[in-house]
Amino acid sequence: MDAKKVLENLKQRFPNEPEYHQAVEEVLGTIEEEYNKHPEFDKVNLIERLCIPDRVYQFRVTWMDDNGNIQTNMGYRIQHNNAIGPYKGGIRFHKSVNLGILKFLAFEQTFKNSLTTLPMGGAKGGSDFSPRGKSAAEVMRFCQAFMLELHRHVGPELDVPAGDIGVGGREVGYMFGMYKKLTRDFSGTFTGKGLEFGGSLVRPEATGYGNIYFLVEMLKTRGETLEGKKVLVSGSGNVAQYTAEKILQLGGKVMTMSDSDGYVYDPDGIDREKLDYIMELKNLYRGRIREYAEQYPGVKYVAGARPWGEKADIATPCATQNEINGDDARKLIANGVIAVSEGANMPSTPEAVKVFQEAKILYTPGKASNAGGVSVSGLEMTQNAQHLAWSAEEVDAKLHWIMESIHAACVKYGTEPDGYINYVKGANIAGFMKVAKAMMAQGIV
Ligand code: NDP
Ligand code: 2IT
Repeated sequence: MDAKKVLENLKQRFPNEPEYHQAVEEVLGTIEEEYNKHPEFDKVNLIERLCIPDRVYQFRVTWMDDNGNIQTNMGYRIQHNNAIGPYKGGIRFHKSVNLGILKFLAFEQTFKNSLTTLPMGGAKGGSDFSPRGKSAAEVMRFCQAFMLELHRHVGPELDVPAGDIGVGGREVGYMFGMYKKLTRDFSGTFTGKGLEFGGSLVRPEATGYGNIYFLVEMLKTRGETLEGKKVLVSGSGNVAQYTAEKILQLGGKVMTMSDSDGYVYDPDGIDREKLDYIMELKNLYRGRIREYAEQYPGVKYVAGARPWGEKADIATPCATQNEINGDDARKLIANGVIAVSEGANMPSTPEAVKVFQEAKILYTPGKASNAGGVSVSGLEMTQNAQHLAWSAEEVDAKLHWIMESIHAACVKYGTEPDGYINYVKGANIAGFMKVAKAMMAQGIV
């Protein structure tokens, strides 16, 4: 393949999907050489069959708000690739959601799921519905309306959704309830379910914990540990909270957290008690991070900004895509950051990635470091299939092992002649080869 030509062709056929183009460009650029060592791949145009989703569902979601007004949103499910297992991936509810963003996420998910060692294909879904400011009753009605369409396209061996931005335990519960009502089928069709109805222990913590397990593996390659390190965390949702929790458990210092309105910088560090406050603020009251600065004296709140200008040793973006640009990356490097571990999906722009790699710092793409969430989702599927529930220790040990093996795969495929580990290249090639071999074995479908 000629990566540039493949990309140009996709851009022409699918215009106005910049995030999808960005994700594809990053992968193609790093797998091209390996791909071209296998002429059998190109003979069957494997690359286009891998880049273009198997199937895309788009539908209108109609629901009634608390004032009796009828609202419409768009709903989507992208079933990207099921060569190595059932379609699997989260659902995002955010006002920015559109087809291109979900296509980028489903594409990335395919490589990420391949890296987990578990048999899961790639998918993503969501809606431009914004849960912000909505009552619980409105969220429930929306989830039910969404499932009226989606229930036809998912199932435990077909496509298994879970959470993502704007979708946590509450929303999964509402969607699962409606799925069950419509299909009369109690099965592991969602992951991230409540513990009482088939959810797995450690699933809420898994993405954040896995992110830090991966970071620790990266630090080891340079003889470093987390102990005493100052860490910039962005976001204050599921991934950010459990990323912060694990940093604290391992002796690191959490300096910042953020939401879409701004960030807080705590010179004393966000300790366990303060993190509990954030968890309650965000999960129970659905409040704003600004309130943290009002609660604790000496804390700086910066509205409309991201935390990357603050001084620290490590950064872990855990909010959303393209939240670190080239200038932010240069600031991080100038401030002496030695590692960037992505909790979010594609939080660094291509320019930022280039800056990190040129500075030869430890940098890992989300598809490797945030794979812990979907990994424990895979373990939840296994527990559901067995009609069993494993202990927290057992799930956590498996999560730890999976993150170590993803790290090992990145080292195997991403180590450059000078010894620098290019985690982007390593993750992309390792993720790609498994899917490619499965596709080859299954013929032209
Ligand atoms: P949550 O909805 O729990 O939290 C999202 C956080 O990011 C919130 O603090 C939110 O602020 C902030 N945020 C969202 N959108 C933006 C934006 N456009 N600009 C600035 N801040 C924003 O989501 P998660 O924690 O689950 O997801 C965070 C990231 O991690 C996403 O990239 C997701 O795809 C990725 N991820 C999630 C996994 C999971 O298991 N949940 C697994 C792997 C990756 P506000 O409250 O203001 O909206
Ligand atoms: O981006 C992701 O990996 C997720 N949102 C989790 C998906 C899942 O199926 O658990």
